[in-house]
Amino acid sequence: MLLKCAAVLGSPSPFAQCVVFGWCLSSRELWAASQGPCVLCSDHYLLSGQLDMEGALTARDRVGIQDFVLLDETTEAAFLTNLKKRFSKDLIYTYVGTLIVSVNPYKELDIYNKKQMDTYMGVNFFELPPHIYALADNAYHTMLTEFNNHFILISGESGAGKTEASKKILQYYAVSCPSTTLLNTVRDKMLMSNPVLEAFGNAKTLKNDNSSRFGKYMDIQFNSEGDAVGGHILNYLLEKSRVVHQNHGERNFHIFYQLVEGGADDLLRQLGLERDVQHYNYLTQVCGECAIVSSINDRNDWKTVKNALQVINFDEINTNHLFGIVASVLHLGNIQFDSDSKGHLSMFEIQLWCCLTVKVLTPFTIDHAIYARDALAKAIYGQTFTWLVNRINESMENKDPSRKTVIGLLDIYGFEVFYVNSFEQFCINYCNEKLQQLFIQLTLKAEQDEYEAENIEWEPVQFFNNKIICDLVEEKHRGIISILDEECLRPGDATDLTFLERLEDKMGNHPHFVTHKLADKMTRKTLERGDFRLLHYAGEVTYCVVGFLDKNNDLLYRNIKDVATHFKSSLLKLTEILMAKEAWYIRCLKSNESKQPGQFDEALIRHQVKYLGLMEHLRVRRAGFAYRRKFDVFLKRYKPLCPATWPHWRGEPADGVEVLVQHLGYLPHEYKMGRTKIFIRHPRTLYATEDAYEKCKHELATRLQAKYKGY
Ligand code: AD9
Ligand code: MG
Repeated sequence: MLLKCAAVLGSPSPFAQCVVFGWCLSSRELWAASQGPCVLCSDHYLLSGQLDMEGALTARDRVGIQDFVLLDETTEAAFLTNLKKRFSKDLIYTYVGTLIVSVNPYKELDIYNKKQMDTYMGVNFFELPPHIYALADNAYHTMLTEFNNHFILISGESGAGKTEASKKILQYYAVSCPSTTLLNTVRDKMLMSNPVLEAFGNAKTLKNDNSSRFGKYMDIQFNSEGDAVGGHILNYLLEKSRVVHQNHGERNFHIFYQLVEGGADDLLRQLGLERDVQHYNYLTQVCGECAIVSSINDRNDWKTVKNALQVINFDEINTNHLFGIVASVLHLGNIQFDSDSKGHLSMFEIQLWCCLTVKVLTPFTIDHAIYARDALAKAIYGQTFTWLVNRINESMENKDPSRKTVIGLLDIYGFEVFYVNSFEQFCINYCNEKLQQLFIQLTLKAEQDEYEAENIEWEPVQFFNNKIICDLVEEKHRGIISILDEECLRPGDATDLTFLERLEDKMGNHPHFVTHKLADKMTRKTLERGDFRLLHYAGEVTYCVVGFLDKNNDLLYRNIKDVATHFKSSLLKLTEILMAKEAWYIRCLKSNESKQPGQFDEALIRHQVKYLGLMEHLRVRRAGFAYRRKFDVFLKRYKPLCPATWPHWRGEPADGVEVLVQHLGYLPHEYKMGRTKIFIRHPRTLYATEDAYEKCKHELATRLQAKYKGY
């Protein structure tokens, strides 16, 4: 990095009387420095170079502060001003401690190239401008040094940039980690799983041209040398209903358009397909005009998908099989039912027609037949998606028998509110409630609970805990999902409206639940009789109950008596998987609703900052400690740095740590001794210790080498 000047700024920062900044001309960033003693207080670190207070102030003024923790005041206004300033300079990432806030730029930025990746490899978190590569790299190196598992939680509403962030992190691991030729193939497969899953699981919605319609959790497995040796994907609740119906202005899953637009003439002939999306009911019945999307090139994407399928070991037979299934769904959608429609059908279609229209010798009505046809199409597509994920998992399977650690990447559909919201939005938004709850538990709540448990003096920070909404949805016997399941199983006259009535009976006084019947006069005007409204952490959503029972009680899955409950259990399992790992967070913000570059919609962003709990997180971070370790773990690692603790400390670990940090020159405000752990206020202190450790290790190794050279 090119350093032209540096400056010292007095700062009201909670963790130092004085904070030192550097101004890097190559990156146009202001950054906390980490070398040499500070001339003002001599306990911090200063860059070598010429001091230039004015330069640094101007820089700070121009590009904002790269870590919100360093803001002069922790008001929402100051937060937004800083975010906006940085966004206007295309600086889309800002830290809150080790959490990254990312604002969708809606344009390509030249910050994801190999050179950038190399720059961030092995560098301490705060030494370079904020970047998701810094987070990816720190998770990776912590995993290697501490030999534990990590996960990166990427959250934000639909279109905020989660999938893009997750792809960039995966690329970083695939490109930057050490490699051998053999392992490269695993990486290629991990990378190529993306276009395939996006083709089958993403679609254009009103919120996002490439909206994820399934949840994805991917473990990247590393061996002890840091090689990526395998991967595993868990997928969550694909929005199957999209196969047979899309809202106005939306599309079906990308793969259908890719096949029809990009498939070779021979292939289409073989599959009996026309090269015309308008020909297919499932692609045009509601929104024919939006089959073409300016930001999407279906033909190019088709080529990418075909190539990707080869990389993930799909041979010709499997590939043809897969496209055959996609084509069969399109054909299925074109089957029409009337009393003599058999005359126009092929033999296959006649057989299918019989299955769909006759049930144990009782003819279906036309409506029933359409319903059965659509249910079959959804089931075929849903099963194919699961099969695809399984095949991808087989191809990425870890063949290395040695012990491994993982970094998990969670990219799930974002919170969404449409004009009409149905069962799918209910599941998606519930999923987002759960992730917010996890974030709260792991950051705001756990952090404060820990200070209390460790007897660290602490001024509690108030925050909204969305557990109340999670309970409303998922509580056993009383939550919305339980009531929905009960209603689905109730023999007789259960309907969507009786379900709503039961909700009204049970939830009557709940502060986050409203219906037409329960609402006050003013609110009632905004609700239809068949609606219920949930006051989610991210805002109000009005759900139309039509189809809830049906979708929950999916015709072809009658034997599985709980579909939403199944989803609930898989989310619970996911939470358990995540809780057992060390967490890193990327909070993505949507910059504007019209998907335009350069537009910073302040009201929209303020809303997201608020509901994502970023201000509370900042307050906890600012007042808190960035790093903590059990006394024995800390002592074990750093004891070579102090003659009194090396090679053995005979007393209590806490006393050993105290002796050690005194020897290292920690000042009283830089750390606190808890009951079982040492708390270090700023990572800078730890980085200096870590550097000293590395140096010491190197010296020890050199000395040992010299000693044994003569033998
Ligand atoms: V959803 O919940 O799946 O509907 P995401 O995943 O949060 O949503 P996505 O990552 O798909 O949003 O981003 C939406 C669009 O924003 C992308 O297709 C890009 O056009 C744009 N985007 C997002 N992040 C970046 C970025 N870092 N650089 C450039 C970006 N463009
Ligand atoms: Mg996405």
